Amino acid sequence: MKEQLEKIKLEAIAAMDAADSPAALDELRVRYLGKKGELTAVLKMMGKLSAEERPVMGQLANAVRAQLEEKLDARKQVIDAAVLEQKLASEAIDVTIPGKSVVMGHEHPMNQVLQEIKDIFVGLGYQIVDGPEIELADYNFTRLNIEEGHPSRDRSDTFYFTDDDSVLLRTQTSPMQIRVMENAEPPICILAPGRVYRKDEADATHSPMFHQIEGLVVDENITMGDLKGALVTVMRKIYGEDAQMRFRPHHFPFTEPSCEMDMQCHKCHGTGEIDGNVCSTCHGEGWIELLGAGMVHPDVLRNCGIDPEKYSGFAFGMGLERMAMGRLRITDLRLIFDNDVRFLNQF
Ligand code: 2NL
Repeated sequence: MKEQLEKIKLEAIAAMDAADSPAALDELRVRYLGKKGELTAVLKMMGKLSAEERPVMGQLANAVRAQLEEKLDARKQVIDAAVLEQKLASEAIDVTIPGKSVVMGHEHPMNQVLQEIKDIFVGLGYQIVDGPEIELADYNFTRLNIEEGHPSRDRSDTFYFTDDDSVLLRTQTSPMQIRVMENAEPPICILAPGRVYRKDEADATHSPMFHQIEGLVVDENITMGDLKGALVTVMRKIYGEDAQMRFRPHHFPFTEPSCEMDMQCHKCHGTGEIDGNVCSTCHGEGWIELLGAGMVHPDVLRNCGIDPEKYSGFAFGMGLERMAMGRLRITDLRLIFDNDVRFLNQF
């Protein structure tokens, strides 16, 4: 029996030394030390021994068990360390591999043009103002002399929130200027850029949401000369010092007198044709419409608590999309809102 124990011990130790995985080691633990293991099998035969032999063999068997358990622990530590080592090696990060380059975006072309225009007006002393896109019809229409029944108030042209047509998506940024006039004393010199909404079907030149930039100057002795001086100065900064401008009479309910301002076509220099063909930039007109403007109607000043006997002012409004399309040579308005990076990357 003693020899049997020795044999099991040597065999087990050799097998444990050869085991190279936690699973193989566990198998050996079951095989030698488990309930149905080889050592247990030998111990079960103890009953056949004499009373003197039994404690000696018992001691020996316990010593073998202790040795094997010790060996198992030691081997387990070695295997675990090797497994960990291998895991660390396989998961190692090579910090010298070049990283994936991040594609940098840039400012949207609309914002590039808006920023340029704002910078020019700020340089002339204008303050940039911002306001709500959901407006009262009172600010958007009534105080601007746009009376009930005017076509622009029609439900087919304007997005309304209420059945009584009193709350709407602003159709112009003028309500912001009304809010300023209502609350501030002249001199007022402001620029109001922002989103505006009209029920237009989207096509090459229309979108139900677009951007407007409106300006307003109110003080004592403001004249049409101030209006022309300001607008010509700004357009020459945008389109070049040699840009030619003209003013045509027009009508708006909120200004009197009113005008529109055109720029001479930079492509055909006002002739309307290039090499005998109709100029594609101005469609043969020779001029490109830039904006509408005028002297603020005395009723509009009065509607905002400003005395038209003491103060006068000029106002203007332009479409940012039209400015950007002219400046960046974009032919279809929808491209501006699609945000296809192949388009955006060109600017
Ligand atoms: C256009 C051009 C314009 C204004 C906007 C304005 C604002 C106030 C008072 C008077 Cl608070 N006028 N804005 C003036 C003239 C033209 O926009 O083509 N609009 C339809």
